Amino acid sequence: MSKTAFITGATSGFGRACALRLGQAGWNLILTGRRQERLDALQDELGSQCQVLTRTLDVRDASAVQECVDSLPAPFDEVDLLLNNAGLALGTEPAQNCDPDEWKQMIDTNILGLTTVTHALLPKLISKGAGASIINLGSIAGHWPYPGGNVYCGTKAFVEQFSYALRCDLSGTGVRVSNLAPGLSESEFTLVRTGGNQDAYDQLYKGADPIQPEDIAETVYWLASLPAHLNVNQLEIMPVSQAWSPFSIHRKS
Ligand code: NDP
Ligand code: 8X3
Repeated sequence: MSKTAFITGATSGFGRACALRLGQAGWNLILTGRRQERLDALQDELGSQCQVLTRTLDVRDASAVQECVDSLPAPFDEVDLLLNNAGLALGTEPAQNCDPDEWKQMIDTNILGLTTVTHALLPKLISKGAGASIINLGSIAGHWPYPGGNVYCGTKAFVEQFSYALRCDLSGTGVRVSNLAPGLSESEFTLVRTGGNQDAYDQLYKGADPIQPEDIAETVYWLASLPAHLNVNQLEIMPVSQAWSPFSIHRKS
């Protein structure tokens, strides 16, 4: 019998690539995001290789999330994988220059949205039991601070610790939880973060051979296909081109 994945943020980047990879493997897919026209195009692209249900969904809307989960028709009402992927960064300025509304949008999406979707789907995942998985998109930004990362880094640190604590609570249910923490990855993420600045996008990725959404899709497929007795708690991935720098030291002149 086919497995079923519920994917948030399937309209772009990692979420879209994961839909294509899981669809290729014959998974049933519940594809969600705010841009319905992109979900429709993805459904067309997936064709007949898998069963697809699309739902326009803003993860910040708690009642819409619950309604979406409660109204899933068969065979989509039995969920094996929750891919908590929807998220964003806004801005690269130091904290003192940031817009608090952008901070709120990141917190509402990356933290509250992710926890809301998780809470709504936990009963279905627990009733699936052994082999069911939650894969949360964390980031290296949750591990390693950098200038201008401020609230985005904080949201991804939350995702990591929430993932671990969820594992404690789900002990004995068979449900797995992984924090997947990619580094530099090429997607619309950077256009969203910079307000559509194509030069910033080109500069960031130029010559860096960054992670591609398909790389993350292959990793997600691997995680979700592991034997049911294995849980990868945490997986940090960087492109080979990316590494750490020394601490910065501000010196008095
Ligand atoms: P993209 O910008 O390509 O995709 C982001 C997705 O999130 C879109 O499908 C968007 O859909 C969705 N989304 C954003 N806000 C909401 C919302 N309020 N409700 C529902 N969906 C929403 O970025 P990536 O694919 O790169 O990022 C995916 C995840 O991976 C994010 O959580 C990001 O933080 C994380 N990540 C990204 C890295 C990178 O360098 N790219 C590295 C590490 C982690 P729509 O706009 O249609 O709603
Ligand atoms: C995205 C990776 O390093 O731009 O989560 O914050 S980074």
